[in-house]
Amino acid sequence: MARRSAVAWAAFGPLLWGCALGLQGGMLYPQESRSRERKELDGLWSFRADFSDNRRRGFEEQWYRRPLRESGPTLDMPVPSSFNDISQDWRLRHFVGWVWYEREVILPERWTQDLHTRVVLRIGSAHSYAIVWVNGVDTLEHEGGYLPFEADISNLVQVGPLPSRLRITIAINNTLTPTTLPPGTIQYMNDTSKYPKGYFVQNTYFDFFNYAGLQRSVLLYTTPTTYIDDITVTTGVEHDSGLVNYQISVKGSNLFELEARLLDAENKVVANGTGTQGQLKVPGASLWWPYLMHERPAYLYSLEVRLTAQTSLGPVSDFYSLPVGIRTVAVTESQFLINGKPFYFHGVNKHEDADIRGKGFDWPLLVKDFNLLRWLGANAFRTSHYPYAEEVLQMCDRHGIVVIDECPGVGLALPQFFNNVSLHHHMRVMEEVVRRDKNHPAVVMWSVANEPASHLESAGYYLKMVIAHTKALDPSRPVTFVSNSNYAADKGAPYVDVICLNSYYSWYHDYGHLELIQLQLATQFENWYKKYQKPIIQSEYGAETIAGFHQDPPLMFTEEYQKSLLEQYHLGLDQKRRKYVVGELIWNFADFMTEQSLTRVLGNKKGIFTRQRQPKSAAFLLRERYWKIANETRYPHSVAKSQCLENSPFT
Ligand code: GCB
Repeated sequence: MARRSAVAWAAFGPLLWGCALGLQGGMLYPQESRSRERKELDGLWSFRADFSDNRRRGFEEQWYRRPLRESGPTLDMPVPSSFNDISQDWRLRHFVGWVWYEREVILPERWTQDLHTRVVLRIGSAHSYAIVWVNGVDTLEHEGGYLPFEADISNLVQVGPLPSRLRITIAINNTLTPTTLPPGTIQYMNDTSKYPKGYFVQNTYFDFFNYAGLQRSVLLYTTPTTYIDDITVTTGVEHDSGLVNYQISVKGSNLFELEARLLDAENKVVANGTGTQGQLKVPGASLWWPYLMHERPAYLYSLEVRLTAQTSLGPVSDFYSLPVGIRTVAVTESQFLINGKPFYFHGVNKHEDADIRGKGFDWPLLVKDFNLLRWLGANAFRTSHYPYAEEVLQMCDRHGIVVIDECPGVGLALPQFFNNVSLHHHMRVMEEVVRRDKNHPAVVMWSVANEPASHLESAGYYLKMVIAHTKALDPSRPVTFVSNSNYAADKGAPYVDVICLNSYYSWYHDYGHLELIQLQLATQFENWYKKYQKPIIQSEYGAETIAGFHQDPPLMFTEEYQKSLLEQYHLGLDQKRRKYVVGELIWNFADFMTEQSLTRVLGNKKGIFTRQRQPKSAAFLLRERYWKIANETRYPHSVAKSQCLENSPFT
């Protein structure tokens, strides 16, 4: 087979970075430092859904001008959480339109009086369109769920008579339109013999419940008035040395000095530099390796940036510390390389979904999921089908779990969704994803979409543009989208670096006929590889399984069927695994909620864990396989401590 030389993105260095970024400003994770404070606004907020016919009463009556309780009854709403499953009112579960959140905050006096201090309001995510008022003043708008947005509110809190309380009002609209991501349509039901006047339903084209609300933390944080606005890091390896390229943007003054120090895990300075950009060289660097690939995975340095500036108010300093993993990512025509070694993704697809909190961020759930991933021997996941909370990626960096970071480009099923407005929005969303997640060593590839109608000509152009834009934004990582199209018809595949394929043999097709899987899977792989000569990831496969249903010989929906289906897939995967198939991600890590339909029993049940994170039989099968693969693919070759054999309670 003719070998194409490895495309090693990291080698491009910092110069190309950000050249196509249209966004204003950075989106560094808000952290406490010697110069920065943060105040979390998690907890109970006041809440009201606008049930008026046009859903606009809140705007007509200007609910943001006064405390929300003065314009009508309110509910207690926990933040972060989705609002859908919290109340006993079924109308709220299925609500489409504007909901209103409000919270009063008392600010520390220093924040309101110290004119060296900049106060920022940051919303972790609001699905899907949000308008924010502070003390009744229109402050911020954002389109798109799953990504953070923020505003400098210093001028609202540091003028006039000191406000003892700050009132934050956030109106959120969860309506999906042909130009949102994900897209959706509103269908009015005009047959008055069946539906009341004005009756409508929201149609979606994806398979998860459209949970909405303030699903991630809202917080206030401070920086000095001259501050570190953004840091971009790319890394490389040259012989024995690690290379850390950094680029820092500063806002608030042109008169400043920057110092960057790279500290190892023992807090020893290993390299330093000055100025807004540079390259730090670390002889004998410890590399960031994925979990199970190496005996010392997930090594993190920290890049400590110190800014000192002269301002009209006097000297100010700002400090920010960024975790840095030194690693390279490259792709050949048949391999995915991390640090120059072949990497095999043996992992899962997830959803940020559980119980009554919906998609609300939750630390116990996150830690439990990571314990399960380690128990399973999973080394990777895809953020199907939207970017997850930043805290999730921080955990991945620390634990060495590799991430395919997917944007909310899911449900692009209809021809009318491939229009210019959508394309520009999609590009902007990729800018926001890259801006937020670019520094995570765990993120090794961007996925711009899941199962778009990529057989359409218009989709081909659309995907080409989004992929090219993403590559321009971040030349350091490969880009993909996840396809379920036919290999010969797919118009987007020529533009990806890695082919990601979803297939559901013996589930959605030939259901019940497990004996066909190996043949169909082999045909799938061979066709795609022959046409594109690119590495392939089986990015979804699985079977709906109701925990506790048993039947042997296996029948659909039982734990035995799920196990047998997986076994057949694994035989097929093993045929190609050492050739050009570079990964397998089960659908799904855990059961999750969907819209109601005839094919979903209280949601999608293809999890190997239940929604409560208890294992089905397939979890044990997968665990054995993943540990076996881990031991075969480990570098340098040594036996991974198999948590599978030891069954240690402390893993
Ligand atoms: C898919 C989709 C995923 C669905 C899954 C299923 O291909 O990408 O969102 O949940 O199939 O279970 O049907």
